[in-house]
Amino acid sequence: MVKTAYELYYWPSIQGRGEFVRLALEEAGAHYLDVARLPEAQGGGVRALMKVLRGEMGGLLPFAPPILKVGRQVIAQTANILHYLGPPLGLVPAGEMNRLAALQLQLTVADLVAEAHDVHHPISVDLYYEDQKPQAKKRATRFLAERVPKFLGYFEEVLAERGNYLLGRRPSYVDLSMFQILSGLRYAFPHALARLEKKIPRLLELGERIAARPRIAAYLASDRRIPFSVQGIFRHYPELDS
Ligand SMILES: N[C@@H](CCC(=O)N[C@@H](CS)C(=O)NCC(=O)O)C(=O)O
Repeated sequence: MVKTAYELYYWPSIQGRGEFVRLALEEAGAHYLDVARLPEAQGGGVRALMKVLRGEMGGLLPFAPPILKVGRQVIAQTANILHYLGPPLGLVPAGEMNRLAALQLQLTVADLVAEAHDVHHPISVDLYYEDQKPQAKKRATRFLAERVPKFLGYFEEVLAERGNYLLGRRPSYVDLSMFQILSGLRYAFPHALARLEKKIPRLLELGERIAARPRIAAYLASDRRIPFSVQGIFRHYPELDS
């Protein structure tokens, strides 16, 4: 059990990128507050998130959530937060080369997350999905035919080289993120994923092993796990799941 008090600031109603941080904190049994999910009367809500985003809680001004506050430190960028959390949460193998290898994989996860997001927002984040549907359809077709197989094929290859987990013998924060990627893609594009499954047997097995870990299983069954929806990064629009 990790005793440090961590404060996560993220949008309160979606999994989004905050989920990669939540999964790491949950797996470690860390004590953390998901601040924006607390009532405003307890210093929570979007108002608290805005405060940290405006730089009123100190630290280098963050651009976007998720943001982690630990004492006086304010840390943004999902991969950077996980890079920071890896050692104290016991979720990265020891040694600088291993930490860099984990960061390298996590940044690749971030690239995939950005592309998954841009499928439903190919023109701009400022527009509604409904305002960019034809472009989204084209983007989804390429994403599912080329990019998802390329990304997942890469992670499958790393896993084949490394063993049970992406960085070797023990699970790291990258394995937790991979579970989230697989869950998100399966929610958003069930048909496309089903077609790809034969090519990524190791990744699928990894996802199952992560889901069965006692703290992760308890988290997934709890109301702390926000359901997938068409507000998040992974969105299920049947017309895009060709
Ligand atoms: N690269 C950043 C991206 C952060 C990001 O795009 N956050 C989203 C929510 S998942 C957001 O609120 N963005 C606001 C914006 O881009 O204006 C990370 O991985 O943390």
